[in-house]
Amino acid sequence: MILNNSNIDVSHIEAEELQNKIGNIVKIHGSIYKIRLMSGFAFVILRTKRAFVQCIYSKEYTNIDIDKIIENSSVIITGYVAEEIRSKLGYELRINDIEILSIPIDAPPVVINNNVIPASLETILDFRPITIRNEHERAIFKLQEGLCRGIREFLFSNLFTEIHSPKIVYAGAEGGANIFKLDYFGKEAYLAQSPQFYKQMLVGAYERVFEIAPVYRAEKHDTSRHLNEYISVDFEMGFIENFADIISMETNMLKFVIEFLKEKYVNEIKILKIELPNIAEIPCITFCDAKELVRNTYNRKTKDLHDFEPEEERLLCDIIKKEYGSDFVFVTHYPSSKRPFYAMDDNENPEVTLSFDLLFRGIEITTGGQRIHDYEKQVEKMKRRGMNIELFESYLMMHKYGMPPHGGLGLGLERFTMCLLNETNVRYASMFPRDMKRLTP
Ligand code: AMO
Repeated sequence: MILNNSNIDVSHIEAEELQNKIGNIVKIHGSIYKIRLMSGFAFVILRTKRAFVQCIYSKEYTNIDIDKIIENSSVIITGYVAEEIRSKLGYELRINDIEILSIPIDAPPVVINNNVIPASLETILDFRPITIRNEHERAIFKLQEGLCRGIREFLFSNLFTEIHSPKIVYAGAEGGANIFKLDYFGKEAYLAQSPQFYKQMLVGAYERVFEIAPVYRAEKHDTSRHLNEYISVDFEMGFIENFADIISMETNMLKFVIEFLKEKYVNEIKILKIELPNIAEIPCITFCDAKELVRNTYNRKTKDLHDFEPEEERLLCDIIKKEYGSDFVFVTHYPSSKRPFYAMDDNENPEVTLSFDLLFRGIEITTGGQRIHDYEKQVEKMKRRGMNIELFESYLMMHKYGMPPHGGLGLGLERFTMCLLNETNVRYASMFPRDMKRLTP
């Protein structure tokens, strides 16, 4: 039946409210995602804020010509919401009228309306402004939003304060050569490798702080796990007894976040076909024991005694998964020589630090640990490392004027997302990745 709605007061609603409007005529807006011509009718899929709504075009319901409906145009559709159990959402919208707000001048250069885009990662990234419209791609970053929301909610409920630290800084916090230099009105400045100094300082004021923000690493190699700009989820907390407090806070945070996703991101989890990990207790192993375990299990020679090779991290995770059924493992007590100057050394063995990494499905996603809070000890360690104390005067101010025992961690958001997706390249989890070869879009 063709409805004449000219004298019907049709309410313009959000597409996400449609399930409550079955049996009604409504107006919704969105973009035409896909048109599938069938015999005698067509499926018109409308992309809205959160959903992909199945609309039905049929001469039975409308006088509009199907040629007027074009993929990627922005429209307002008036139609009847009918229950339809065969549709993904349990209902469909029978198109009665369409108001066209804009029409594209061309068809997209890549197919963006298949379940998964049939193109290489490079192509997906080259055409990101439009490939992000794909149902699967869009779901990745919606899920990533869920991670951040869950993390925020958990940290707020644990009395953390959200902070925003500067990204143009006077010194690198993490050491190493991977720092971007910047001409700052004639002075040398840097892009922040992490919010490390600032989150520590702010522990002095708020006791518990966190930040979710971009950080910069001038990694000069092109790997599947490194970006030159990534989102770092950092938290820092005061009055800790030892670094086990940080481990326990992170474990609880991860448990909360996974439950949060299961509750609020059901649709994205379905689209992405992912299995979220079950987190009970996360096993802990010291760096030394972990090295030995991998060496003995796989009869493998250790090349670097002070750090993990990526392959060793993968193998360790395989062992832990088999032995304990856990997708995660904390590796503790990393060698002092491989940790930054702010890491607290273990009193019982100053060769190692009171620090940890968290590995997830084969890859390091977090580094954390206890920091030095005592002024003399911090200065002494910096001197041992040949650092210029004067340059760090503003950092050391907090130590000089009193700091509680504290520690924290940094979690790479893209790496975490990548591992949740079971992807092998961190670029899949970055909307607009920055790497050595990529500055656009
Ligand atoms: P770290 O340098 O180990 O520690 O970084 C913390 C976490 O950030 C992620 N990450 C990266 N992700 C993508 N591309 C990169 N180039 C990259 N580099 C690191 C990883 C890593 O575990 N200040 C300390 C944290 C702390 O102790 O609080 C820090 O930044 O997931």
